[in-house]
Amino acid sequence: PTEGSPLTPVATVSRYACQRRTTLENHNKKFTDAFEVLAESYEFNNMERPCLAFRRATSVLKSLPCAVRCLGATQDLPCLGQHTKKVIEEVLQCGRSFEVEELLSDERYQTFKLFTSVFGVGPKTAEKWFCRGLRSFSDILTDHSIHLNRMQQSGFLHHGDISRAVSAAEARSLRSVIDGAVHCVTPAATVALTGGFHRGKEFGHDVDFIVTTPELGEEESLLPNVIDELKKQGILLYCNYQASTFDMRKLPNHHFEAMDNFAKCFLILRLESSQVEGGLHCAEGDIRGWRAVRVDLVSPPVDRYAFALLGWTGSRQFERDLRRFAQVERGMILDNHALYDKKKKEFLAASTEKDIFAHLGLEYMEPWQRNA
Ligand code: TTP
Ligand code: MN
Ligand code: MN
Ligand code: MN
Repeated sequence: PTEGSPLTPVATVSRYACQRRTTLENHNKKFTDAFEVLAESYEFNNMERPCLAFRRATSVLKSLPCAVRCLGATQDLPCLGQHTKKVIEEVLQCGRSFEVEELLSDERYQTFKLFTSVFGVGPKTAEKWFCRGLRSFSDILTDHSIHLNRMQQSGFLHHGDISRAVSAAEARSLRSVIDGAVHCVTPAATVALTGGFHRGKEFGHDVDFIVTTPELGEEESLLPNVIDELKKQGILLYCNYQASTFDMRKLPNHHFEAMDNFAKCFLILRLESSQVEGGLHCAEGDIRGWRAVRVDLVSPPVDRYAFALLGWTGSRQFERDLRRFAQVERGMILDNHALYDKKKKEFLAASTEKDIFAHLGLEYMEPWQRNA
């Protein structure tokens, strides 16, 4: 039977990524790569809606168990509008999308892509620099009217290293570095890998960890002490520490883009080549004997651990849809700190991620199935 034939009932695909098991195996990469360029370009132009539309479409195609071979195969899929279908059709017919090709050679797109590849530079800063006529790193670094903040200065300084992907072997090595530093300052503390590597990715742009202590309140001093320890070891190249602003009486915020209020730090660490099985994933670094890597640490109070873990495991699209599902389908508000039932007017406690899925009436999904 052919795909889409009325004789072969196909399970309907949910509109929510949190109801689609999405592994890293993407059978529709040629479409999703095109969509991602379009989404990014809309993001650069501050056009949130079409950006999100392409991100949703990307996520739907990533969840499919096989490749889309004709436009008809997309007719029952959610989140695919006219524009996305036009791109699919072009890719099916010509192997590429002209709109995407045009963007890839567009000066504005290329410049935004270059500028936002710097740690500490987002679309707003890229826009400001682009409008001033700046087009290259040397344009920026030689323009003395431009003020770079500390994060951006480190971003430029370590750009060569941190723009290179981090490998799973490097992530494992960093895990023991962080484990060592955390246990040195607080023996009872726990460290868990989160983010993309927790979802089973082979490569990432950084490595994310959640650290906490079994004693409520003790997490307050945890990160500052860990940072001191990393400094003492001589491997702290950059640190942006944000103390907790968490207020447990506050209602959660369903807006995903709102950052959480836990204590966290965005770091650049020095990773020794000799500590990584098979060497560094960065040729220059291997010659030098070390490379710079981006590491994020977050330390929630232990009673919020499950919410923080669920929020930081991602993917971003999975998180967006989890919150949207909670809000629209359940009348609940979910964020990285808590889950609140609006009808019952009460907070729903959770000590594991499974508890949160259960409160939401969702089937549990393993981290490796959350690559939406
Ligand atoms: P990222 O590290 O940005 O993304 P990733 O690990 O999925 O992929 P990559 O390989 O590119 O690193 O973010 C991980 C998750 O953390 C993501 O779901 C968003 C979440 N997050 C927060 O919830 N709050 C924050 O303040 C930050 C910085 C991230
Ligand atoms: Mn990450
Ligand atoms: Mn991160
Ligand atoms: Mn809203």
